[in-house]
Amino acid sequence: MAKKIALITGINGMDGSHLADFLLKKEYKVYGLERRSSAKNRTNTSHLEEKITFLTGDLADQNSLIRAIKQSNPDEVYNLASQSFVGKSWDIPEYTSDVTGLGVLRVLEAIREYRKTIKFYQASSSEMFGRMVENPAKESTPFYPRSPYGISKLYGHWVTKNYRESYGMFACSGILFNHESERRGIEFVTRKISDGVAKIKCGLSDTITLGNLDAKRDWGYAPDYVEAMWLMMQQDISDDFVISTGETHSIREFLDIAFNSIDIADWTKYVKQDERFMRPAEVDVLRGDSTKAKKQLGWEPQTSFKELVRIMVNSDVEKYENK
Ligand code: NDP
Ligand code: GDR
Repeated sequence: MAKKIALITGINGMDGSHLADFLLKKEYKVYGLERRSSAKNRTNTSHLEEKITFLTGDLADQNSLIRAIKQSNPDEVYNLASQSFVGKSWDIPEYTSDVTGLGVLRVLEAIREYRKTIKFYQASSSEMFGRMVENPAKESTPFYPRSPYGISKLYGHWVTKNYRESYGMFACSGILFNHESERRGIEFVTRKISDGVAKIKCGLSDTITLGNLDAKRDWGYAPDYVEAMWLMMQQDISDDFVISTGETHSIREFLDIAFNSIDIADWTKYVKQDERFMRPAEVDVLRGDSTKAKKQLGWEPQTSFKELVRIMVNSDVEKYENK
C-alpha cells in the first residue's frame, strides 16, 4: 500500500516535531512547512533532517501555501503554525490576528483550490475558553477569549467549522489544553521554570523571574497530545474534540515539584516576580473535560503532572551538565 502523506505547518515548533516523530513511526511520508528566517531554527527537528522534507512557506503568504500543498500532495494537513505566545499577542495583535487567525483561512483555501478531499486538522486552543463560563470546559461550553491570541484562535476554529459545513470538507479542530515537553519554547512558563531550576542546580544562576504565580492550568505531555491529533484525522466524519487531563495545577505547584526534584523544599528565595511578565487580562484557571475524546477516539493522557515536571527538569539538568 502507498504511504500516507502528511504536511505539518509549524514543523520546528514543539508539537510539529513530536507529531513528525509520531507519524514517521506510522510510516507516513512527512513534509514540514517552515518559515524563512535569517538563522535556521531546527533545534527540535535536527534529528529529522534526513527523514522528512522541509518546505518553505508562511501562513501570511497565500501563494506559498498553495505551492506547499501542490509540492507535497498530502492526504492530511496538520495546521500547527501560529504566533503561539499569548503574552506577546498584546504587543503584536495585528500580526497575531493575521497569522493565527487568517492563516487558517489561507490553508483551507489552498486545500479547497487544490483538492477538497485532503483532511485538515486545526490546532485550536483552551485559550478560547479564557474566562471559563463552565468548569471543566467541554466542546459545548461557550467561549470567552481574553487575549488577541485567544480571539484569533476562535476565528480559526469557526472558519474550520464553516469550511466543513460550506464545502463538505474533512476539517476538524482539536481544542487542546496546555501541553508541554522538553522541547517547549523557552519563554513559556513551564520551560522557563525547568530551565531556571536546572541552571540553579548547576550553579549558573540563582533566581527565576516570573509573573502571576496563582494562574492555574490543565497541563499534559505533548507526545500524548499529538496522538489525539492523529486519531481525530482517522475518523470517518470530522468533528471537534477537547483534549485535556481534567486536572488543574497552579504555577506554585509546578514550582514545588520542579524544585523538589533538585532537593530544594523552600523555593521562595529563588523566585522573583516582575510586572513585565503580568498580562493585561489574565486567564486565571483552565480545566478541560475530554470525555468525548475518551469515548469516540479511545484517547486518554498517559503522563501525570508530576512525571511531566520531572521529565522537563531532568532534560534541562542533563543539558547543562553535558555542557
Ligand atoms: P510553537 O510556538 O512551538 O510552534 C509554532 C510554530 O509556528 C513555530 O515553528 C513557528 O515557526 C511557526 N510559525 C509562526 N509563525 C508562522 C508563520 N507566519 N508562518 C509559518 N509558520 C509560522 O507552538 P506549539 O508547538 O506549542 O503549538 C502548536 C500549535 O498548537 C500552535 O498553533 C499553538 O497556538 C497551538 N496550541 C498549543 C498548545 C500548547 O499548549 N502547546 C495548546 C493549544 C493550542 P518558528 O519555529 O520559525 O518560530
Ligand atoms: P499560556 O502559556 O499563556 O497558557 O499559553 P504560558 O506558559 O505562556 O503561560 C501560562 C500561565 O503562566 C503565567 N506566567 C507566566 N507565563 C510566562 N510565559 N512567563 C512568565 O514568566 C510567567 N509567570 C507567570 C501566565 O500569566 C499564564 O497564566 C500556552 C500556549 O502554548 C498557547 O499557544 C496555547 O494555546 C495555550 O497554552 C493553551
